[in-house]
Amino acid sequence: MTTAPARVAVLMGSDSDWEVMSGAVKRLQALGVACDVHVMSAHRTPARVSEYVSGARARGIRVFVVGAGAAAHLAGVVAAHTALPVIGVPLDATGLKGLDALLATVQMPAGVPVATVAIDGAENAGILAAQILALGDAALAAKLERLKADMAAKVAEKNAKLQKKLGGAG
Ligand code: RP5
Repeated sequence: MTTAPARVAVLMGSDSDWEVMSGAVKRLQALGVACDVHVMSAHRTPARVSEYVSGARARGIRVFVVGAGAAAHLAGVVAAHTALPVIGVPLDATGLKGLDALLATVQMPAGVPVATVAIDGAENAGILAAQILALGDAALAAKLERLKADMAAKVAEKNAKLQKKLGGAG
């Protein structure tokens, strides 16, 4: 059996980030995108981050999804080591409820972008990574179109239910 090479690297600063970051992995897997998932830390294992990211393109990685909490420098450090796109996920890990991580992730200096999603927005990060890959992958683009159509159908269903309720009350 051959396994598709991972195209997205999902990295997080600690295993305590997994509960939220698993949302990105679930979204990617549902779209059939293989990912490489690791815990590594900008502060605790800086050499490992540098080594992993520097060799990532040669291993088939095309997009990074990077989550961290507190003084969240991981996404920025990843972006410092690669020209591949980096999506940052600020995580709610302290008494500041993720605002600390949001500012640390989003406020990158010009020249080193990190596309930052909402606090704990790992699912959107997974979808956005797939959308980037879909620019060169028609089958993946079709899956993403279906995802949009499914969401629209669910909203229509909710509206129909509400209309029924409103009609019933009148
Ligand atoms: C950050 O510090 C991690 O990304 C995590 O969100 C937070 C707490 O890490 P642990 O102390 O739980 O390992 O670096």
